[in-house]
Amino acid sequence: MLNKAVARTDYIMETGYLSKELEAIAIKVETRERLSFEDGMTLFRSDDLVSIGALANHARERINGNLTYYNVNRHMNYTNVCVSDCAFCGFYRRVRHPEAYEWTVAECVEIARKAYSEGARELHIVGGLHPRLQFDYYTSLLSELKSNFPDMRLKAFTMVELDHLTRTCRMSDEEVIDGLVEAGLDSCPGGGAEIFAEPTRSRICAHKTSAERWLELSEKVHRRNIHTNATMLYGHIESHEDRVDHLIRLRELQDRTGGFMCFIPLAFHPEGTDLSHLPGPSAIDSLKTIAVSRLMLDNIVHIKAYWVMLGKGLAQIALRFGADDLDGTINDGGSLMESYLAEGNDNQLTKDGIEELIRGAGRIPVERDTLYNAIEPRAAVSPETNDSTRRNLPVLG
Ligand code: V47
Repeated sequence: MLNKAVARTDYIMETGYLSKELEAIAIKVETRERLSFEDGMTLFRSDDLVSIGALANHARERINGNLTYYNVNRHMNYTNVCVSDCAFCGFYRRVRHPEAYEWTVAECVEIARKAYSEGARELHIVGGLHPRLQFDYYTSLLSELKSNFPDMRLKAFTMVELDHLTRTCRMSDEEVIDGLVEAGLDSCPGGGAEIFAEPTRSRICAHKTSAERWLELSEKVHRRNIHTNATMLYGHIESHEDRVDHLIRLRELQDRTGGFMCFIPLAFHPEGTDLSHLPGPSAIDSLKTIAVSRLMLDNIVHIKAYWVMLGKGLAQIALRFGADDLDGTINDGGSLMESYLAEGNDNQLTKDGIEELIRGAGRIPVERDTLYNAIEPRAAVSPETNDSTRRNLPVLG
């Protein structure tokens, strides 16, 4: 039997059922009223995954229509040396470890050359917190890549790497950001956010940049007119309160700057980490987290289902649970990805392969650039969808 909220929210009619605890939230979603902390908690506590998915799908289609974005990109992890010692990370090595590596700028250019010849137009460049690399390594890396491949977009360095540079190179935030932008930085990836809430953050990454600092640097980068992404690492020791707190802190910053392009919930992979005794998130938890993210983050246009971590099948289903982006074709480029690859996954998809996944979910694939411009004009974003959301975003600067 259909209940009252169903009658008022015909988008839920698809499911024919809406559990009682979600009625008020369904009405808020329909009337575009912002969800509260308590709403976020109610969603995470609810077992009615199908209705949560339907609500998130409704919000997703209102923002992004039937489109699903991907890009042709390559990850490049220039070093695995890291001083941060994060408990969830299976990638980092200490300086003198036999498996420690750091690539020269020339080696990175050669990797980029191969990627470019295979069609990549975005490099996702991140590495460990190396104690000895100097600022000119980072600027030469960007400027050499830019001068060799002017139309390759450089999405490089998380807020944690930026923070590390200010400390090891004794430079101000502005000097670091300006120096990188002048060298060719186009945007920044969303890593390093992990979970903002204490004491959880200190338990999983005691020596890492604090939440406040991660947010402060994001704001400064946005004010420099550079877009960034945001992530949340879930499925380890964090609580539902921690997750909702994380989403709300991002939403508040986005209200001020409008600088986040995309939010990526990252499913924890315990293997090879200090937290290997944990099971990692279930498929249900992953779908729910993606859906709740879509519903809470009413001011971030894109939600990414990162297929590398989720696995291709779950990422495809996520396109019906709020996600509108699958990341990219990717392809090797360092061992960070190996440390969190979903079971049975490889680290590469062809353009045809990723488009097939998207079509298989009943969505229209759109190859995009770093800033979500459609690469083929035929796939231009429909005015009814993105424009209405973008209108609500404050202008950067
Ligand atoms: O910050 C590390 C996470 C992040 C593990 O901006 C792990 O478009 C799961 O941020 N299990 C790096 N996750 C990756 C990242 C990212 C990925 C794809 C796209 C974008 C983007 C950003 O990976 C780290 C950390 O949160 N991570 N170890 C692990 N064992």
